[in-house]
Amino acid sequence: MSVSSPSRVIRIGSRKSQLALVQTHWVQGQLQQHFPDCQFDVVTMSTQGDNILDVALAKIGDKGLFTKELELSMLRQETDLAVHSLKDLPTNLPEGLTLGAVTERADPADALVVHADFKSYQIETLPPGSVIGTSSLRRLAQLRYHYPHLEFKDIRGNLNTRLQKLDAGEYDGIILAVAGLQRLGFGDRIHQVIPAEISLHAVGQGALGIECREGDQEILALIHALEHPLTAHRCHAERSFLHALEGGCQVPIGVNSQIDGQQLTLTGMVASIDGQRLLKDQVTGPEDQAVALGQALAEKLRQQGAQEILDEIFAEVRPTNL
Ligand code: DPM
Repeated sequence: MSVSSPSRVIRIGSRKSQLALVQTHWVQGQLQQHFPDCQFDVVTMSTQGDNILDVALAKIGDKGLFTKELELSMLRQETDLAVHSLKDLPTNLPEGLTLGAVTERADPADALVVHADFKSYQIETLPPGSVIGTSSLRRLAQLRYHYPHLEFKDIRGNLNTRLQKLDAGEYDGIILAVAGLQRLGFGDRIHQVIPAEISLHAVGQGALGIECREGDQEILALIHALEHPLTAHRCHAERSFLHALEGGCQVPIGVNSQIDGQQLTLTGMVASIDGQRLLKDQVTGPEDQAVALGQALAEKLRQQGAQEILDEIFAEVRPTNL
């Protein structure tokens, strides 16, 4: 491993949102602990995703909505690494950049958060017509499939804004990632962790991805200290599955992954937005074959009609040109 000179300042790029900063400061703290002789500075910036709050996420398109500005700054040598929620990092990275490390995953599940009047219900007992807020097509499609009697309404904004809208009565319940709620200290708002049988999580959900310049051995060696191999195998399989289906982050594609011994089991699903069709299948194989397993699962689902579903969605949810 290369040893950094004591005076070296490493610049970490981050979005300005509260969640992004909590995550980046965690990475900064970990790096500082491992490498006390280096100085780690955080450089914040806004991304397109932060600036467009009034348009449904699915309509904006997905190509690096939350990552592009951070990536440009690394390519310009203005920063050395960037911390992302892995699920927001596209599977196609710009030339010259790489996913250098994947950190230990928090609970990747989705959670139901309810309005005070709905505390006596679970997702499976909510009365017909209950209004659920989400702007994730993945959550929408799976919940529609299982609970066609519920109503769904788009919701945007940061976590605080969403919780305020819920508490103000605009929604009876909202769906959010367990990991994000916990990281921001809202763990007590988790009313129900939604079982994987009902909602498969997004690719990479709950893990952080650290991106850096390809071939920057010094930075790669530093961030390698934060890599969690088990999480990395699982996420490489999940990302390979998404990549093979050519899905961006805003498509109804969900996954689950487990490692038992050295055997990785990857479950994946593709659904239509109306929740009428839902395809789900599974593959198991050696964890060091993560990428091949993701590809094999994509092929299996494609043979069952996944491509038709995705083509319909791409035709329907045409990304707005920004
Ligand atoms: C992506 C999605 C969402 C985020 C789509 C999905 C949720 C959008 C929404 C790709 N990124 O999950 O199907 O509900 O409107 C995001 C969150 C986190 C990272 C918040 C959340 C925190 C959890 C984590 C937004 N990105 O999903 O509630 O680190 O995995």
